Amino acid sequence: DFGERKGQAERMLGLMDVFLKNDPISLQKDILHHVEYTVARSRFSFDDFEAYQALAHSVRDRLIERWHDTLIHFKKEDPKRVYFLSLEFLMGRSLSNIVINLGIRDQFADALSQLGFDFEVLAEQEGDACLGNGGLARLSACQMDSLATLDYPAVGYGLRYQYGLFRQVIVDGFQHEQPDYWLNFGNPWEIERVHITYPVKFYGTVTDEFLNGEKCKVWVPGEMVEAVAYDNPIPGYGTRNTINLRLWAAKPSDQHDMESFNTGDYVDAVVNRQRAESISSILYPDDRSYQGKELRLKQQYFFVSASVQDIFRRFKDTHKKFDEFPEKVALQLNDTHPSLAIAEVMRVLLDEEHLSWHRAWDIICKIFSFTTHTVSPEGLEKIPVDLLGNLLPRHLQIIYDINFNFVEELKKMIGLDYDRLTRMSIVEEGAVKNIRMANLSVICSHTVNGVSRLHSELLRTKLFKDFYDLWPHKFQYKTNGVTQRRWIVVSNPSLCALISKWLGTEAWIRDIDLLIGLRDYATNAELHQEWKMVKKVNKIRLAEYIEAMSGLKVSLDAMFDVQTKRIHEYKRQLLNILGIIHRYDCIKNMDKNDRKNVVPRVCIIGGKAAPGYEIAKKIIKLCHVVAERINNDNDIGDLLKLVFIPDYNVSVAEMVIPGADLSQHLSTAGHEASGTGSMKFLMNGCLLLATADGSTIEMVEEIGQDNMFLFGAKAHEVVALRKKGPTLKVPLQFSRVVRMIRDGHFGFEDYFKSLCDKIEGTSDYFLLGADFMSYLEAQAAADKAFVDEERWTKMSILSAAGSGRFSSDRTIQEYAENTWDIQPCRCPF
Ligand code: GL9
Repeated sequence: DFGERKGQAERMLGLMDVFLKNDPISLQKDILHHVEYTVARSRFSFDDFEAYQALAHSVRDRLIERWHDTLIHFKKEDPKRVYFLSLEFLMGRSLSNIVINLGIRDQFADALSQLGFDFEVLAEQEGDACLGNGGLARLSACQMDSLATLDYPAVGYGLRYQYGLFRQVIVDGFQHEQPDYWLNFGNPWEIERVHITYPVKFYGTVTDEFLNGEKCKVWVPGEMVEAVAYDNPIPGYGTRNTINLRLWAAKPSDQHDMESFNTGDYVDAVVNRQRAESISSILYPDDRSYQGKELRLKQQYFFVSASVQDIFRRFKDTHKKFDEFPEKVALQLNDTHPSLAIAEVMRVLLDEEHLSWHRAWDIICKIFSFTTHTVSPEGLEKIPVDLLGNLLPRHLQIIYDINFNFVEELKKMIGLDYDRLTRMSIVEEGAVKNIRMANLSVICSHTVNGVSRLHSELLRTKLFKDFYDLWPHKFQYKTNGVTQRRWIVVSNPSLCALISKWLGTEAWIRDIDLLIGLRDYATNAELHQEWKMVKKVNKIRLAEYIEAMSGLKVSLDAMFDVQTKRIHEYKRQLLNILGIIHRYDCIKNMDKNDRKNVVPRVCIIGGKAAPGYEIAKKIIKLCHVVAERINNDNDIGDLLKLVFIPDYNVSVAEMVIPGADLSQHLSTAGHEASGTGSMKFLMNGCLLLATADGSTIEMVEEIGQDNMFLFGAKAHEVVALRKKGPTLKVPLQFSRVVRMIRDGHFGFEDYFKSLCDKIEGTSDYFLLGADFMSYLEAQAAADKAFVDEERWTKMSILSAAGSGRFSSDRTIQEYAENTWDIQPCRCPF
């Protein structure tokens, strides 16, 4: 039929511009066109937000061109693709990132300025897409940027939550959560695909039936929901490649329950249908604690089922034999959240494609890879068997069958070591029977990745030791990375220009290893001058934000000392606050002369606490009462200030990180699987004060011990320290600051009692007392370095110069080569 339509197609092509043009007049015409026809405002009266919308749509048009070309190219080449399954993507804003990756930022900025608009001001109009909790989710976003930039044929799959991560509002120093109904003002970056939908089944029963004389299982579902695709094009930098992030939204299905329309009340039946949408309505705000909630399980299966159907549809478009499946498909499980995909692929192969168990299992073992992001056994997901069996009866059977085969094999290999068999089983016996999603993932994946070297070591020796002993070849690690496009080019344009100037090229934006070239100028006086100017510009931006937000004026001469991340006991924001109280106490007790030697500090803390995490919420309140006291003490003046930045998210991070002199990463060693915030600070030439944990260990190797302030117990010492618990002598300084809180120095002493109890005596699980002196020493070393401006600047330059290893480009390259076995597939320009 193409023959028939050929004339038509040629005529259509003749009507279209081949590509949209990027000269100022074309861009201005486009923007005005969208003002009038998309935003539907008069060309002579539109505000900044409407201008942003029109701008975004003009950018989107250009994005779509490349995205189409890429999809067509992939279809033609039919390479092996990686399907990146993640329940969370923390994208933040898109506009600046997109125009920079498309290479048309300056053109748009010029075009806008001729219309009387400032690009930066319009970019600020965009709201954040917060479809994730923290590190894990932002990592997915960085990795999508790298996958596109490195030309890999990849598709991201996730959920299109209607409510993103809650907004944090602080009232009287207490955290309150407010809904983030982020789609309220429209989302120009997504493309709704009303025709790409799949039915997703839940509940019901499984029956045995005969098909061509063979027994097979038939799942008769009790509920049906429709998954609708929303595509989010992700452009690469310096390439035409633009890949797809497909997020699923739940809609009522026409097949849902037509029965109730015939029998019951029409209005009730319609209202009932709407309930389907609740599946994709809300992101769970608790990082790493599994709640056993049915809705969460429904979300997991909903997104897995739709994605798997989409993957099979694409495969079957061009392939007949399933033996080719592993040559075309790599499935990446981002933590255990999407691990039901294992049972789902198995189910489709068995029940719908009617492969034998043997052939289906063989395929499973070749396509899945699993990355875990946690170090603690409590962080591993467990699904109550009753819950799973009720919602997904066929999947539970399949998981049982996988487990049966596994345990039989295992017995042959290790004998009847029942303790070990019990530990390794996918099914956890007990009062409540559970499915261990991590065991399922390890058993069925060809590769298990950790997110830093230390993490991988902990996986091999602790968390998954039994499995490592069995299959050492499965275990790898890929130290996390972040994208320099977002974390330098977008968020720190002055530093970006400076780096390009000194390296004589912009090539580092694609090839981060070039950053090392900055080392040659680490003592160059001219670079030092310019480097300090850049930091100053960013500190001014941050200081203005702080003043606008809290009314507090901070001194630009002070060291900006930042700790921003989710609030967690193991991340030890409390250690930071105790250190600040100690510093305050010391200054108060100094005479005028000694005070001259104090290095002025602006301490900045920011981050959200999970809504149900009481202790974390108390830490936020403590920060506020201490800040209130210090900031209003005129006797202290600019020597010390403490600021809590509310609602920390990607766009706030983009402003805070470049303005930091020092950043703190205080996790008790052995608890932070990797940490990625530290990488963003490092790239921006910010010095690190950190424990030897997660990826910081590898950072020391890159930039040298002299360029970082390391402190605290090492991971291998932590267990012994904990055992010593009651016999450990805590320093007087520590007891003194805790005493101050207990005695009501900052008020609210009853409220803070449980917090103090958690860190004193035998219950100091995260070892604040044990690490306190070492922490103070590291802080003193940072003060000392800061007053020596030349030394500090050199350390700062060397930090950025040595950050190359922590680009997600490197991480993704390693995944592509060592885990997914995929090749770049570059779209011709
Ligand atoms: C985390 C780890 O705790 C971090 O150390 C790690 O850097 C990231 C990315 O690998 O993953 N795992 C995890 O559950 N979260 C992480 O940040 N938590 C959130 O995403 C909130």
